Amino acid sequence: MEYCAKNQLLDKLPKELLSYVQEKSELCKPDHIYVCDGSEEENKMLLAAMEKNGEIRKSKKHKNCWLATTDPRDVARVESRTIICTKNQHDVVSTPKSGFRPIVDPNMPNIKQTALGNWMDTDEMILILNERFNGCMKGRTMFVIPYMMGPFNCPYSKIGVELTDSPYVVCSMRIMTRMGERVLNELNKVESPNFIKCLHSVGVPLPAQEPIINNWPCNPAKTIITHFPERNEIITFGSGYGGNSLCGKKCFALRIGSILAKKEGWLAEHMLIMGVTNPKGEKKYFCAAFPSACGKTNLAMLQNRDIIPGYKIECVGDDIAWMRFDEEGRLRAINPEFGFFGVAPGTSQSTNPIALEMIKEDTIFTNVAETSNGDVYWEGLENDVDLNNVTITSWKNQPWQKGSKEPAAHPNSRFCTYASRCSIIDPNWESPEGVPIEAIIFGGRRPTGVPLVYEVFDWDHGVFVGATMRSESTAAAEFTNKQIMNDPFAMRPFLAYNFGQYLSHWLSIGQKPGLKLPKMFHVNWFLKDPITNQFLWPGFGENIRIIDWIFRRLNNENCAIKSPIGYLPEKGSINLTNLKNININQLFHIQKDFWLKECKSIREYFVENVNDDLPKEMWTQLDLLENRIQQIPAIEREKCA
Ligand code: TSX
Ligand code: MN
Repeated sequence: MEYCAKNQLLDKLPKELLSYVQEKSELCKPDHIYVCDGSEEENKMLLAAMEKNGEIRKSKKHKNCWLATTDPRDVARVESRTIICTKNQHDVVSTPKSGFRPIVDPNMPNIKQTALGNWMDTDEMILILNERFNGCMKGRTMFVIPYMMGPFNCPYSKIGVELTDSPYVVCSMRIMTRMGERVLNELNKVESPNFIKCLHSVGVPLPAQEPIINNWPCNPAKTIITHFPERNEIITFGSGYGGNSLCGKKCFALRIGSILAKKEGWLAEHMLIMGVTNPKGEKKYFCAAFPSACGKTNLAMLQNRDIIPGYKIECVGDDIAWMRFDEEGRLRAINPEFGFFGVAPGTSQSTNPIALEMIKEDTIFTNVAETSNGDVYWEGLENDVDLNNVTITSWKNQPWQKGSKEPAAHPNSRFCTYASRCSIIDPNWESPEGVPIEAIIFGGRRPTGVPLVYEVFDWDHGVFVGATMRSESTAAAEFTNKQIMNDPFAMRPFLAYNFGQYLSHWLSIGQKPGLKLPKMFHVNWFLKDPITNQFLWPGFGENIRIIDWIFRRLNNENCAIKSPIGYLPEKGSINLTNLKNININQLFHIQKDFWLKECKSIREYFVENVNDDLPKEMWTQLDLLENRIQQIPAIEREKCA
């Protein structure tokens, strides 16, 4: 095979990897093969090459910052074309009560699409992929990216190798994962090394048959993101957008990861990890699962503004937690990632000053707007940028003014930067033993009915609360209208094996003797007054008051009262010092009608989507909840606080 003459690393590939590269290069037919060493020089060379062909622009103002704007058809994860492929359908999805979704693509007549993921037969998918990948890298270079998810010297870290024809993917993977020659050294340490095989192509061989829009090659008509857990393989085609193309993150660390976790007895979850130090200097770590773009990054980087003096938040990760119990029975978490790929809009001095500071250097921006003096711009920065003295160019390269119909930045525009750039990164964020987790927090965007915070009764109830998470939909995927969607464990787009089995795995943990199980909570920052439509809770930095209550619960402080849905804060137990105009009764009101409806829709959801595969404990939890709600007197009674 042909490869760049200067690149000697090809000789360093273990034979399993070499034959994988050989096989895929024969299929994709790239002009060159280049093995990435992860060095500074290599990164500079790739960025310069991309700048030259117009794929990215250099920031005029910020050191080593780059801007990419994509083809407007390639801006988000494509859930309808994200597919798990195995031999048996039932290993991946249950058959929905009212049948599978109608087939939209006549070329994929046997795809099984459900609300909890899509399945197709492995052999059939391979045929479809071979047609797409045959010659797809002509005129391009195939980059070989060896990468590690998790810290070096951590026994629970895992290795992947991504073959891609996108230099944007290489530079982004260098930020999001530990990438390069060091990983090859790890692979060469053992006899027959284990790695997840990842193949990615933008799907535009050169010379291109159609114009390349914004110098961002992609193939939306043929986009497909496939996973083969039985072969430890990920194959993704047609999209350069991060969630579809950076295989380490959603494809590996969550989808393939959760299957490895089930097999090996650990957990791969869509959760942030934060360190919390209280005014006495005690430190605890929390995990939290929220649906995409619900403010996970903001919570992970919560800034102490002396709302409760003495609290300190440190960040371990903002998206993914790999967790397992240690010898002493403590739950330990690592962040498998090396950077942040965060939603830009909404990030501002008032919502997340830590992130704003973090992205001033060494950052790749995608689909943000730009100011005339070289700054980045997006919705939410209105108060941080002097709009009277600069002009703005939108992500679509159009002049933009305040009040313009379309947003300046795409709602799913992103920053991509190193975790080490975060000023409050936790000192233990790369610790190979992980950090000890004492609380798991679930959350969602619920405008009505779900109180600001509650604690679950026990482990099974906690699994039930995770399983019944619902949230208003966001811009992270292709959905646009605001509706309440089920998003169990915030894993709906990332489930890669049967959801019933996923719940059984979580439940089985509660049965193991000798484990110090973390306490579980549910939070909702998004309650609105139905009359004024105003948010009832100020959120953001003020959430430290809720973190404080959770912290005190972990210390067994007697500050909770039993309600039908869980333990609520006892009256006066949430520190509201210096907060005005808080309607605490409204924030904790448990309304009988609302919760009866909630039980009804949970039951419908379970029956329709999980049915016979739902563990019996979940039906029991639902019955118990419904019975507790039924006991609320019909005449409304003020609860708690
Ligand atoms: O991230 C958010 N958090 C968590 C912060 C640690 N967001 C943004 C979500 C979209 C990414 C929030 N939005 C939060 C929140 O706690 N709360 C809200 C809702 C809200 C929005 C604005 C105001 C209050 C609440 N206040 C004013 O606009 C003045
Ligand atoms: Mn996420």
